[in-house]
Amino acid sequence: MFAEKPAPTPKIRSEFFRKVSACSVVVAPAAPSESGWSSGKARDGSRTAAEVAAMKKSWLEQWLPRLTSDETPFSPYRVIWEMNRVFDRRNTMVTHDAGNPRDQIVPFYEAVTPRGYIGWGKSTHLGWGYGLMMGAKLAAPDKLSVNFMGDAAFGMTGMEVETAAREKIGLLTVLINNQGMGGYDRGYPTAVTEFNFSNLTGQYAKMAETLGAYGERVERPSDVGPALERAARITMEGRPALLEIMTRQEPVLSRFPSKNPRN
Ligand SMILES: Cc1ncc(C[n+]2csc(CCOP(=O)(O)OP(=O)(O)O)c2C)c(N)n1
Ligand SMILES: [Mg+2]
Repeated sequence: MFAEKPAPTPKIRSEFFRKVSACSVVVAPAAPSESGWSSGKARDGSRTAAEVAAMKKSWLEQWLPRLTSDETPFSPYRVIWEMNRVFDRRNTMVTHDAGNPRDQIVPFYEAVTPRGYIGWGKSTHLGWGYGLMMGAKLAAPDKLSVNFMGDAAFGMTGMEVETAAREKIGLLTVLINNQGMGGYDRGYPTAVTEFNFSNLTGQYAKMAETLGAYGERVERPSDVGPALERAARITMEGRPALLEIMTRQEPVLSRFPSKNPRN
């Protein structure tokens, strides 16, 4: 017999978020002289807000076809669009793993509360999002806890599904299965073409089910929204869920122009 699991204490909660805040993205304010802070006057941010809104509108117009497209095989951007639409974002915490999933979700998922997005900068060891969001769920059990990861990332820590199922930690894994490591053909052409370096196979929804979680494979863009809703509901009952979403590889990323040729 196992002892009853104790309810998370405020200490677990505050300790988790203290550690996480240490690696979260921090948006630096403008220098004090530009912002008017040093003068003691109240700031009027309306001009900046209007400028940002106008830039955002034209940027989003360019991206909407990719975000909302019904073509198959479909893009991971459609999945992110559906996450924004389906989740109760006031009550949701999202992270992502390294690789294209990070680059794809950061510009487009809109967190609406502090810690609604738990970020960590440019890169980290693949697979860590699973453990991170188990911790977040323990700290804030009333929230939907989501990790957005690729198939290679899942390969690093996928056995943790068993931990979550055994301990009844209801987190939702949105696994982008593009059957490989996206974009590696550009960086490692010889390894990819001659040694099959970046291709991956596997049926991860089935794997999650055998480990005690809810698993579902999604193959059509119109099924993404309903599957997200279904799986999110299941996690709120204390069972981990994994959606294996079959997408194409998506090399197109939204970035500010950079002098660094790698970006
Ligand atoms: C443990 C570890 N190994 C290797 C890397 C380097 N790396 C960063 S992204 C990536 C490929 C990610 O592929 P996948 O998770 O399938 O996402 P995709 O880009 O295909 O959507 C690799 C190997 C890393 N960050 N961590
Ligand atoms: Mg992949």
